[in-house]
Amino acid sequence: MASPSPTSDVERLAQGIRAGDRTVLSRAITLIESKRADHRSTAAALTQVLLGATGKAVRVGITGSPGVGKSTTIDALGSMLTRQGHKVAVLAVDPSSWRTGGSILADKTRMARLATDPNAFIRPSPASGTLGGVAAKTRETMLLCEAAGYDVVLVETVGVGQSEIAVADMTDFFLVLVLPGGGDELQGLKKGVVELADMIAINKADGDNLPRAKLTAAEYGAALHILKPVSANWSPPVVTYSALKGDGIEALWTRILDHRQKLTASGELAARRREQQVKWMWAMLEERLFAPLRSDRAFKAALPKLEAEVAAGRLAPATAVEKIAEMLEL
Ligand SMILES: Nc1nc2c(ncn2[C@@H]2O[C@H](COP(=O)(O)OP(=O)(O)OP(=O)(O)O)[C@@H](O)[C@H]2O)c(=O)[nH]1
Ligand SMILES: [Mg+2]
Repeated sequence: MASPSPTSDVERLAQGIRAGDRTVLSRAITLIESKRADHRSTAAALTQVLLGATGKAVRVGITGSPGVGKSTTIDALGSMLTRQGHKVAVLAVDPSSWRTGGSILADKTRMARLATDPNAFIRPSPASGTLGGVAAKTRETMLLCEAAGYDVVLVETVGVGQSEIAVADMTDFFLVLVLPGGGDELQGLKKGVVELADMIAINKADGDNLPRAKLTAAEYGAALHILKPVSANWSPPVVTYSALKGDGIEALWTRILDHRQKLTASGELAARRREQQVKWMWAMLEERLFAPLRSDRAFKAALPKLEAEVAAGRLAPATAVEKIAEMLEL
């Protein structure tokens, strides 16, 4: 029997995705995450075919340190949104997943309501690759979810530096979750992350935590006041809420929509999306160009020694690059 042509494969997958078939969507995402070249090219053809059906979702990035309540927040916000008639996709960028082989992010067991919600689709972080590779796969997955009719995409990442930038770069709104602090110090205030934030939300503003949450909010408010807002049309608000009790969840969404309305009117949202598309292209090209290098045996074997020599100051970085270029016949 003749094997099916790649084109008909792509067409069949595209049809299933357009029809919102979750099984087909999952299968297509598996192709995106695959290392096989033929899978990758099918996946690329698929995103191209579906391109016209993408881009319509509200894309929200969510970050915060472990235990801040990301899963609880996504569960509460997501189920509120599906009740309102939205279809919600939850994705993740977990830079540690390639080492641990599994993702703690977008873990269904911690999102009990959404996990069984027919209008929610949860996909954990791709489990292998560099941060750039993982982020690229999550972006492609986001496009497929949009084509499948998910009109809200929540992308989760844990606050460990580079991954926040990757997620801010693929979303329209970047939400930073913070714990009520002890008072005088802005715990978790990494300047870079605060600069990325479109809103800072202090979670666990309930019970005994309430006064501390208010205090923390005031401190962040003062800190943000000093920073020049990135947009003339949006000053990132600082709010308090309780994911556990659901207090303030609706207000989070109202702010997100308010931001959307203002930045759509000013054209900034469209500009942000345009810039992101071009950035994605470059990031993917970089990944593609580096891939053969990373898998080159001679290079991998020589790398530790070269790095050690450079670190010790015995080998000039430029000389090391020359040697590598020679080795790879660049
Ligand atoms: N009091 C209170 N506890 C909360 C709230 N939100 C989350 N928690 C608790 O905080 C703990 C961590 O919540 P998660 O939602 O798992 O936090 P996370 O940020 O997803 O954690 P990681 O996935 O480990 O990074 C759990 O025990 C939650 O029940 C809240 O609003 N109030
Ligand atoms: Mg979690």
